[in-house]
Amino acid sequence: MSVNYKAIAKLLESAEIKKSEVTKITMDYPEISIEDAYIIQEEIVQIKLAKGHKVVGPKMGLTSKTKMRQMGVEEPICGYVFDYMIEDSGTVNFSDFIHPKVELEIAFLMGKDLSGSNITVSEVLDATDYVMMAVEIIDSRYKNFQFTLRDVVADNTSASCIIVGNTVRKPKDLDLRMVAGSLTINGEIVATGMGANILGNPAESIAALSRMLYKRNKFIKRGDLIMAGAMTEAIPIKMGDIVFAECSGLSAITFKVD
Ligand code: OOG
Ligand code: MG
Repeated sequence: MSVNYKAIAKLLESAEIKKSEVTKITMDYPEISIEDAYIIQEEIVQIKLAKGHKVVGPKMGLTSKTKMRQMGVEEPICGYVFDYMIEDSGTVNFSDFIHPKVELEIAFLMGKDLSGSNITVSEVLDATDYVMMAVEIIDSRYKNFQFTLRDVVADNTSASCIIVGNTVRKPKDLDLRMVAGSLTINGEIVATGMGANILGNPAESIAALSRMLYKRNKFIKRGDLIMAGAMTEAIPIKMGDIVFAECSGLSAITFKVD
C-alpha cells in the first residue's frame, strides 16, 4: 500500500486540534518505516507553518535509558515544539488535552547554529546561551497513549505544551548531569530523576539531536529552544491537580490543571 503522507499528517494534526484520539497509523499502514514517519511529521510542521505558527525549536524524546528499554529501541526520537504550545499563565486547561502526562526536562537556548554528525558535548555547551528547567506536557493523539516508535514519530512525538522555568543559567556554571529533579502532584512526590538520566548528560541529547537532524539535511539553529527529553517517567495529570516541579541549581515551576 502506498503511503499518503499528507493525508496521515492531516489526520494527526486534526486529532490534535479536536482533542480526539485516533487509531495508531501502523494499524492501517503496517509497512510504514521510521523514515516515512519523519516525512509525515515534516508534513505536520508544514501544516502548522501554513497556519502561521512558528517553530520554537526541536525536541528530543525517549532519551532516558529506562524509557528506551521500555520501548525496545536504542535511538531516541525528535519532533518540534511550536509557539502556541508555550504556556506561562500558571494554569493549563484540561480541556486542551486528550490524556495529558507531565515530564521534567531541561531546555537549551542556542546561541549558535550547530550542524553535523560528530558534535561533542563541549561543542554543544559552547553553542548554548542558557539552560533552563522545563516541564513538558505530552499528549499522544493515539488511543490509550499506546503506539510504536513509528507512530509516535509521525505524531510529532506527542508534543503538546511546554512550560519553561524563569531562571536561566549559563550551561558551564553547573554540571547538568548532577541536576536533581522532582515532580510533585498535590503535595506528593510522584517522580524523581537526574540530568544524567538524559543520555548520560542532557548536552549529549543535543549532540544526538544534531546527528538525527543531519541525516535529514537539517540542523540546530541559533535561537532554537530545545527540550532535551524527560529525566523522569511521564506522569498522568487530571483536572484539579497542582503540579510542582523543581530542579536543583535551576528553579521551580508550578501550575494548576483547571
Ligand atoms: C513520546 C514523547 C517522549 C520525552 O521527553 O521522552 C518525550 C511519548 O512518550 O509520548 O517527550
Ligand atoms: Mg518530553
